[in-house]
Amino acid sequence: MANRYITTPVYYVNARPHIGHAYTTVMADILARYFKAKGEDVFFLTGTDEHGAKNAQAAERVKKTPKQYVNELASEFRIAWQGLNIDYSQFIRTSDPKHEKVVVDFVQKLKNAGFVDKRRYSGLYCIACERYLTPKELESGLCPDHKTKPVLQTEENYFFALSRFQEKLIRTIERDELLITPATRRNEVLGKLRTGLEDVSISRANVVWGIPFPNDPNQTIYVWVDALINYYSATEMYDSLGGWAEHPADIHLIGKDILWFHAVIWPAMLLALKLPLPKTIATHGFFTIGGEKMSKTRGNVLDPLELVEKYGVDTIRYALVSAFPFGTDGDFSEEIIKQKYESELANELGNLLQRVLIMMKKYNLCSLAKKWQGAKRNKVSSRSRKELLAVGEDIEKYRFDLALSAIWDIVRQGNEAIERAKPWELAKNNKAKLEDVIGNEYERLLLIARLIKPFMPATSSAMEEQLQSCVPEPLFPKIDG
Ligand code: ME8
Repeated sequence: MANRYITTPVYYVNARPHIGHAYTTVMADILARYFKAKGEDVFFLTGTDEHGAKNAQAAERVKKTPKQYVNELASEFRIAWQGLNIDYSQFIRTSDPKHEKVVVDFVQKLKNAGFVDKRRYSGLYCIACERYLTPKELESGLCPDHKTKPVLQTEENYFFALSRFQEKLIRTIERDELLITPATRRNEVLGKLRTGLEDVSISRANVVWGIPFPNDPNQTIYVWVDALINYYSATEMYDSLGGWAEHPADIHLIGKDILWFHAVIWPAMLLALKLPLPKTIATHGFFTIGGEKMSKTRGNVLDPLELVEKYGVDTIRYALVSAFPFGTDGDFSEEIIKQKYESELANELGNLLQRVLIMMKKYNLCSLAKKWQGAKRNKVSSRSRKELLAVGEDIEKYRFDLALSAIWDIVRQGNEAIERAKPWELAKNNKAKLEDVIGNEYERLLLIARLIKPFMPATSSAMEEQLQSCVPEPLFPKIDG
């Protein structure tokens, strides 16, 4: 039974996966691989959010039925995650009838518990956000995120009594029983919660592409309610997860755009059914591309698979998480990838491995590889243990960029140590010292391979193989163009 349950958002399938989706999913994969390497039984859930007006409109644009369209797009996400070496446990789709059934039961239980009633409502709806915006949120009459004009909708909807959870949510978040990280995001949520909480509509009268509302076929369940429940329905659908009541999600990894849904609406739905809350909501920042918001109209949407094709999967994984700190916004571009490829990856890491292996061959030290490896396999030196712990702590606190820069300090120290020791001179007159120096570097490379494993699994394996075989092959070969 899994003892650590990690999730990404279920992504809308209104367009192909882009580098923003890749960012979250790669970080979730790093966490999952890290905890697995520590011996934990990890369940890593990702998937797609397939109902609602936004997806239905996208299907209409390409003249397909919603079902046909979402099937195709869900495959695109799967293919992208395969290309990025994402080792998820399950890929959940909200159009899966098993999930749909759980959603209906969940909403029925909310009704039975007395938290749902029908009201007439008029509000401004942003389809790109899939939510009503309050007049306060608008900027010059437009959605602040999408710069589009929301549509006035007047309908009779079912409402969830969100306002009844204001006090309880404030207390739970203040005590970190529901841990929202980083702290700036936690404070943001607390601040907004203290200004008041309004009930939310949880059904739609005019959206056909959705799950029918229990006992009212004229309404469908609001796409966000449907989507949030995926985290719970997975625990009903997949045997290796215990039930939510015994083991709720440990980490919901999300972008800052969907924090309110995860930190307020989702926990309130769970509280209403007396279910336990997720432990942590880890919220990362957004990146811009070349200083601008990524958007189709600007033509600056980076396609993760094209980048993988050109630079290799681990380059993209590395570049994504090392570009800027987890909680902040930052810039990303192909230029950044190129620069990291040439300097940190090829000139620093690749170079260290090559030169050590080439010297081992040249000075006939390959026969010592087994001894150096055996020694390390039996006992990790105290320095290595310290580094492993420090990098592990960074990963557990979502400081992926710091973890990588700590690893790269070790890489740089390796290149510097070689410059200082000048093995090519030792080879002439001090064979014992030569063995010592190269043995140290060999040990360092084994440690680096181990440290980068969750971030760059393929590179880590390639390093380990080369260190075994003593046959150097460039890890990051020159790229044309
Ligand atoms: O919101 N920078 O799906 P979505 C970083 N279906 N991350 C980004 C990003 C960017 N520029 N753009 C997107 C939805 N993301 C709902 C979620 S969950 C129950 C339902 C990432 O396809 C980030 O993780 O719009 C963000 O939260 C998510 O994609 C939004 O994906």
